[in-house]
Amino acid sequence: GQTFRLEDYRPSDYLIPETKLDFTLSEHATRVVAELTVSRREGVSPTAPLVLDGDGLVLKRLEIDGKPVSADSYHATPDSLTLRAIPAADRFVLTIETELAPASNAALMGLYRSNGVYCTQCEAEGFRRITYFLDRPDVLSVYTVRIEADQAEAPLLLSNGNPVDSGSLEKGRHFAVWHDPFPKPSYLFALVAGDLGCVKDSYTTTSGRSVELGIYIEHGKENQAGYAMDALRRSMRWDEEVFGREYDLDVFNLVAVSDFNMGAMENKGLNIFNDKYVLAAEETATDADFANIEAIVAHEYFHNWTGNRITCRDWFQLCLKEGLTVFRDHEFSADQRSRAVKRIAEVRTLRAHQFPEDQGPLAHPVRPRRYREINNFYTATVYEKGSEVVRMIRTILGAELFRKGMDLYFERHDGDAATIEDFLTVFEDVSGRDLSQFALWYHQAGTPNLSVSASHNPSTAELTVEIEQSVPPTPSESRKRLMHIPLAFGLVGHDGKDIAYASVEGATVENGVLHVRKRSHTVRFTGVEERPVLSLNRGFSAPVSLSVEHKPEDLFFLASHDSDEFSRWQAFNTLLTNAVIAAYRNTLGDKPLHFEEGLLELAGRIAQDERLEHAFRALALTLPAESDVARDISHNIDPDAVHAGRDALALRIAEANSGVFSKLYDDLRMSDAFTPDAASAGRRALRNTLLDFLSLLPGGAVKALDHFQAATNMTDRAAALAVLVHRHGGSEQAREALAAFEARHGADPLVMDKWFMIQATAPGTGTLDAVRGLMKHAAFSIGNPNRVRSLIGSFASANQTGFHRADGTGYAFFVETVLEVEKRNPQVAARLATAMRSWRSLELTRQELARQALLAIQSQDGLSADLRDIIERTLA
Ligand code: B3K
Ligand code: ZN
Repeated sequence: GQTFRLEDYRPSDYLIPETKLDFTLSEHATRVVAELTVSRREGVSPTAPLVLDGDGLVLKRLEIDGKPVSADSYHATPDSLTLRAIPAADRFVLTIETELAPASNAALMGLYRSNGVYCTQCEAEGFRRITYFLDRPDVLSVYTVRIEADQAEAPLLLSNGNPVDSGSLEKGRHFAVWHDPFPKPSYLFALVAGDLGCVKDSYTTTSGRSVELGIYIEHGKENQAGYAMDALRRSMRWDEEVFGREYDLDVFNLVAVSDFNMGAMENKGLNIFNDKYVLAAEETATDADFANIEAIVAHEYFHNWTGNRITCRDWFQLCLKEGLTVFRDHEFSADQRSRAVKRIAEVRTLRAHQFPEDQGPLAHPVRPRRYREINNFYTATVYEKGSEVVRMIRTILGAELFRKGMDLYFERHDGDAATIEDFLTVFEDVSGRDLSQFALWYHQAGTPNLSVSASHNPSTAELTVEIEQSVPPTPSESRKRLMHIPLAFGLVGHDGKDIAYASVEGATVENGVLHVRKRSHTVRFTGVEERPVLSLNRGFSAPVSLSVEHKPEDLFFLASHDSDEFSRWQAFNTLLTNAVIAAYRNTLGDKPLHFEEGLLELAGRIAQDERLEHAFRALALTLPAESDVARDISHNIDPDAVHAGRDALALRIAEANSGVFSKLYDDLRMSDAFTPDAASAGRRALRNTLLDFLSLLPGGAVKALDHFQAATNMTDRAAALAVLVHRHGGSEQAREALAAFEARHGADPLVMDKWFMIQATAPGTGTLDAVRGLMKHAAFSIGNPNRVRSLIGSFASANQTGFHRADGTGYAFFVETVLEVEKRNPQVAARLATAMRSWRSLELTRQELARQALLAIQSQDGLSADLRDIIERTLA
């Protein structure tokens, strides 16, 4: 396959200021007539050929200014259309007719059918599966779209922008015309046609524009759209208040479809969503689902300014819209919920998904310099680390200058296809700072490490902190440059309050943030009478790993007293992780396991601490996942021993706190009606976390089954089911709950996804056979991405003992299944394959088996570009 390079960017010779599309929809033969107004860019020779992108297209007709183009002046293949003899005038109209078969489009890119609904997905390069075009984000065009379809089959006809015309035609057909006044790149084009239920609302912007809001979902599910609608309205208000951004069209439509490659898509004025991130009712959605829906509705809405009004010059700039929009949705959720709890959850996600990516063969900079398949770069690095980089800009500049910079960004670049350099420049311009060293966060891959040690001299009242930074090598970047790392910190005194110091030298410190810019800093604080405990990277101010020489009692102290809630959580989480790692080593060495009493007690104290939010306590008491622990162990990992060590700690915590946990569990029972708000969700989260511990004690399975049967909402029901299947797999109680769940929700595919996922993530060697069996279940379908992700994806990426079986049968299953999925949907297969990205950290037997599996895939003929790219980078 071809490699695309950032440095090869050059503007296109031609532009397409106007695009008219006419769709005549039919399942097997949809006719698309594109009328493109093409203009030659100034200074380009009239002999320059016009080369349009295509992907699997069939050309039916080609005209220039209404006249057929002679066969010798163009060349059409399924993947491109080249015109050689082009009118000398610098503007002409190109008419292209293509024919598509949406019903047989299983890759879910371009125009396809989902549950009988016509829909599109064009980002990144799906538009070229609809018509020949300059399918690149820097070619902006004003679209007018006419859709014609059978009135009965598709009463609803939607596209981007505002509706301008509609009417009936003969033979039971009808049409609608949409016009989007905002020039946009082709990846933001969308069309939906079908028979869907609808929920309507309206919204008035600050300046008085009235916007009609519509959410379209499967008939009969209208009562599950209310939460998404509310989230949308709150997002619109928030973007006005916090970023000064108003909505700009007369309508905003959001459609939920059940076959979708990712979460959702921000098409201008017509967001298309995976129904998993729209539908919500207490009976079917967990608190986590509600939170995800809120975040994703907001994310796609926020793209209207960060992505649509200002788009990307090329796909290397993907983080320009994604990192920034993730940052915006994080801030939104923090404002709607609990800021500290939200931050902890974000950091957990970053560490679980981005850190392993950054530390393995798929590592790439937030702004990559090359790619073979762009769809493989919608990664945790581009999104989550990209968001952290924006957060650091705000930390460095302060909230006020950050907002000024954003205002300037919108003012200066509205209507542009912009770059990361443009983005950084606005912040340099408003602050007068030089961000060139900081820019390395975009250009350099790898998680930086800070090594820190401190010593206190009571006689001179001096605290000396030694900080050393290093950035590990990553693929094709063996030498790294030194980064600018904003490290928020505090010196915590014996009473838990931060202590003041007289002066500091050795590094710039502003507003509680220490700026690390050199390889090493010796930072001297004067006027520090008592020995403080160092609290570092407060609020996770920088996405780095820390190696701190902490005395164990310091971590205990921080876990109880740090005024920064994130750091408090972090300290306790580090203690738990260290305890599991110690147990892991003892398991491997056949030594008895021992856990410190102080740690077990602290768990009990945190559980009961009324000053802490319930959700915080739940997060604190959630043991690090096996994959989190494995990441910290980093090499020669034996997943079975990790599992043993983690389970042993869970049991000891439960035993040591059985009384406290039981009482609290009982006290937290809620009798009032369900509400999805953060405070209620926090109570449920804590109670369900306690259930997980209590289920390990005698009678635990019965208790979990009681919890399951008493549940009045999906959060509690799914939590109890997971406890039964993961802690008491094979028990009578687990079987009973699985059967009851299936009987109750068997007809709801999204709910059955939870049932699949819970079983696929049950630890132990038996799960592989269970997963194979479930693939034959009536509710499973290998063509639906949600089903594949919940059963196979979760097994491969969230089941350390089940998937990484020492006999390699998990990997054999992986080869078979990835190839099976790939036949239909290369993008989903490629995503699935990233489950192998940390294979080199495993112990040698598994490593060799994993390598064989990857080689087996690589040796297949006709592998898709998507899968080949992931497999080859993983093996490199
Ligand atoms: N921009 C889309 C993702 C498109 C993925 C293409 N493979 C959703 C989002 O980030 O909002
Ligand atoms: Zn996005």
